[in-house]
Amino acid sequence: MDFHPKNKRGFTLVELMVVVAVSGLVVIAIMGAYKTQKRIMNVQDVVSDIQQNVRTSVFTLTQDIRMAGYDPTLSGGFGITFVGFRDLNDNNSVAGNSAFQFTADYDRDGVLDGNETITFSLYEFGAAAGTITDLARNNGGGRQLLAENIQAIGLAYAYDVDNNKALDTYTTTAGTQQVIWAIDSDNDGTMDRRLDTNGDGAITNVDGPGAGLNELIAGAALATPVAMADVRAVRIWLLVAESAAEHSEHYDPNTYVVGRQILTPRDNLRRRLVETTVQCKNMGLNE
Ligand SMILES: [Ca+2]
Ligand SMILES: [Ca+2]
Ligand SMILES: [Ca+2]
Ligand SMILES: [Ca+2]
Repeated sequence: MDFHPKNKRGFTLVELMVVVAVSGLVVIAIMGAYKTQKRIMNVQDVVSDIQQNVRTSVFTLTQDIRMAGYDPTLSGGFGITFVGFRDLNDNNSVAGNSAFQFTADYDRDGVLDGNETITFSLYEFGAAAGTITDLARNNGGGRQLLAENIQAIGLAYAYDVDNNKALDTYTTTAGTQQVIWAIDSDNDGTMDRRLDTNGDGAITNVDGPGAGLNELIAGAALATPVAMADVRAVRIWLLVAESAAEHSEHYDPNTYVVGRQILTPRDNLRRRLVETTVQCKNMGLNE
């Protein structure tokens, strides 16, 4: 019997195998492209989540901190009340891991009411403890979630001790004048060190005491400690991380300077460091 008559020709076995093989390759190519696309979209999701988080956090912090010391009746009873920090191994306990605290007379009655002390801190709202925390705001009624996945917050303060309406400066090694960004290194309520340890005008990992890996900037001692009442601007660094589990194909090689903290996570999370400065327009108006 002849299964392949010449006038009614079908596929030969070889032809069939070629068709199957080619179809297989096409399917594999499509699946590969789909997977790549999906991975790119996932990364974009993560990045846009981080950016959204950054925008919200910075906006809220900025709006809030502008109110520090708001005192329309000139009672003298409002101002910045804590200039701490939360960092590497530091669990300082004034108001519970506070980063920053101020009072403002929101209802303009000249009296400090129960809801007029605002405290920012890092806090983990979820069950999962770890290195990724959240930024919390507390106005006396308990911690409220301000922004998620804030890995670190850094704060430094500029001031006007000589009361000439300009932020006080120091002379850099290059001979230029630079605004002093100071911290309260011993949590006693006075700023005592500027973060630019080596005096080159910038705050970088070189200002750390060692190799610049996961350590604290020691800073250069101020001639005289500065009171919180003299603070006129707050500089904020926020290190925002992705919340998702680690992406094994990503590696974070960066060194982050977050206020006085030098962080080198060296892991698989995506991060973004943002920095902003808030002028405390309500500070010093009684002087
Ligand atoms: Ca009040
Ligand atoms: Ca000044
Ligand atoms: Ca101090
Ligand atoms: Ca420096």
